[in-house]
Amino acid sequence: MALRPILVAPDPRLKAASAPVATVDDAIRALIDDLFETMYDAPGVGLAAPQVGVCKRVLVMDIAEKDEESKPFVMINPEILDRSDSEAVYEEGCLSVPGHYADVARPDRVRVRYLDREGEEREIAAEGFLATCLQHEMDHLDGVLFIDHISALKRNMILRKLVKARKQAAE
Ligand code: GNR
Ligand code: NI
Repeated sequence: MALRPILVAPDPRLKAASAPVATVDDAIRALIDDLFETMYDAPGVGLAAPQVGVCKRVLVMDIAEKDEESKPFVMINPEILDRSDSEAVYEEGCLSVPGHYADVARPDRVRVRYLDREGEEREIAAEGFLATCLQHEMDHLDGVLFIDHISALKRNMILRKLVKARKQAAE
C-alpha cells in the first residue's frame, strides 16, 4: 500500500479520458488499495484513478461521516444506466482543485452498473449526495472536473489562482 500524489489542475492528465479495465486482477486491486489510502489520508469522500495519474476507469468513494461506520465503495468501468430529470444542487470541492468550492446541479438520482473488486457485475441506485459524488467521480474518468460545470468566468478565475499558487509554492 502506498500514498500516491494527487494531481492538481490545470494538468493535462486530468483532462484525458481513461481506458476501461480489461481484467480485474491483483494489479488493479493494488491500485484500489492505494486509492483508498490516498483518499482517507487527504481526506476526501472520493478519488478517481486519473487524479493519481493512472488513466483507468477505477474510482473509490466513502461518504460516511466521521461518527459513522465507513462505507467503502469501489467501482470499475462504471456506466450510468438511468438518470432522473430532477436535479439537486450541492456545493462541490475536489482534491484536484484544492481550496475552491462551487454549487453544481446534477441529476438527483442515477442508476449505475459497474464491476466490483472481484470483477463481479453490480448495479446501484444512488440519490442525494451519493449520486452527486458518484457523478463527480465518474466525470474524472472522462476528463471532466466540477469546474467544467460552472461559468467560464468562475472556472478561469479558479484556474488562474491554482497556477499562481503553484508558482508561489515552487519559489
Ligand atoms: O472530497 C471531496 N468532496 C466532495 C464534495 C462535494 C462533491 C464531490 C466531492 S468529491 C471530493 C474528492 C474528489 O475530488 N474526488 O474526485
Ligand atoms: Ni474530484
